[in-house]
Amino acid sequence: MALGGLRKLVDKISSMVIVDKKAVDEIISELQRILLSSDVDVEMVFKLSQDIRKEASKPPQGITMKEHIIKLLYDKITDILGGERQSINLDRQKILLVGLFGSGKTSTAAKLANFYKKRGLRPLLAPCDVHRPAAFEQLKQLSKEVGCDFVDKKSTNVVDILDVALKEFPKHDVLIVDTAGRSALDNELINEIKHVRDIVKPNEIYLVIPADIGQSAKKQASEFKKSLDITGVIVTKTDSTAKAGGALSACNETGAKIKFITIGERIKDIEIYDPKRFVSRLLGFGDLQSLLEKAKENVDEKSAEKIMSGRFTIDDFISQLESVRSMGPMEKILDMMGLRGIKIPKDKLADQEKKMKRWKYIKDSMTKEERLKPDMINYLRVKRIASGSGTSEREVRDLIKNYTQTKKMMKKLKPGSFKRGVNIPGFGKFKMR
Ligand SMILES: Nc1nc2c(ncn2[C@@H]2O[C@H](COP(=O)(O)OP(=O)(O)O)[C@@H](O)[C@H]2O)c(=O)[nH]1
Ligand SMILES: [Mg+2]
Repeated sequence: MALGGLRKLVDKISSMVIVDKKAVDEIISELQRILLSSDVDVEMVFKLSQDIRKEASKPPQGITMKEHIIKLLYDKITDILGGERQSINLDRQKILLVGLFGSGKTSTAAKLANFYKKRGLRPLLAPCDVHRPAAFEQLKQLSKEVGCDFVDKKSTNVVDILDVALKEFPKHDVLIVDTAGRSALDNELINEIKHVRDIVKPNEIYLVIPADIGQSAKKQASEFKKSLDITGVIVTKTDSTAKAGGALSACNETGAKIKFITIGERIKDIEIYDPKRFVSRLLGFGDLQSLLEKAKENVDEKSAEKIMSGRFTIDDFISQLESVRSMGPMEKILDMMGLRGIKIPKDKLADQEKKMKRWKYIKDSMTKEERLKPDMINYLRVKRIASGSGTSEREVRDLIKNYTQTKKMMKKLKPGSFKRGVNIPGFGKFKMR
């Protein structure tokens, strides 16, 4: 998939030492190449580039330029691919699938049946493609695979089939009606679908669109939307084409709601379309969004800034270590900082957890003055703090040593200094791989 290039781009950004204007230009032209090769509309790409360029110039306080630009990419791409996830009907319902030849209606019918079955609903598949002789057998075979009921009525008249289907529906939860396609949306097809629609009275009419038509999906989605009251779109074959970005962004542009995507030929290869999740995966971050959101909640930005500047107190130090810790795996945070490939041994992480607890006790036993000016903590004070906090003098000295080292390191820190390795307070020194 052409959008697959996004992952490389994010890796590239992560490994950049400085993200300056020149780097931003480079990032944008690479992004343009990726989106255009995925058949995203040129104007859309142009507008997105402009937006990123404009917003890149003003990163919000407290986050690094790198984070800012990755988040921008993430947000903008998510926007053109659909933004917020659409709600999915999980109630008792009747679904009508419409679309052109070969768009994936019949296989999607089976995938949907499987999807609902997995959620505890009883699906019923109805074969209403009366034009293709093989369509009946195809759906019958698929329903066996799913292990769901099938309307076993062969006829050239949809009325006969739907008659049986609606009689059987009370014993089921989800009726899924497969229909015939055409090579284009002509009046004949519209009338035929309307005929079926009036008999079935479906809760959902899903238009099935193959991703391989790229941005032509726009014309198709808007035509179907105009002639029939489609309630959503299912984009198929997103796994087997480089044009998925074009198809998804084009559908989204028409205002049609993309509900599901299919991602392969097996019956389980269907998923609720969630643009955020989709883009996270493309960017190779798994849960970038939740991580960034968590980071926003947890990181004490003020103390982070102070630490980066080398002017900080024991309070800032502990609070920063705490916030970093509560964010979860340290490695992810390092990834976010562009320090990819650093592996922290598990036992070190566990040690750190214990240490943090003890350090907090130590901090609480310090006077306010001591916390602000740790330099004043002499031998006698160490003794007092240790006994007050129920820790050892060695632990008190360890905390002060870590604090002092971090302070020194931060003062010396220049762009590029992460290249050779990094000393993570409380974790020790790590070499870049
Ligand atoms: N790789 C892949 N192939 C798919 C997907 N969905 C459908 N297909 C294939 O597309 C072809 C046409 O599908 P079909 O359901 O018969 O389309 P219909 O004419 O609209 O009923 C079949 O060979 C399917 O296996 C998908 O998500 N991924
Ligand atoms: Mg079919």
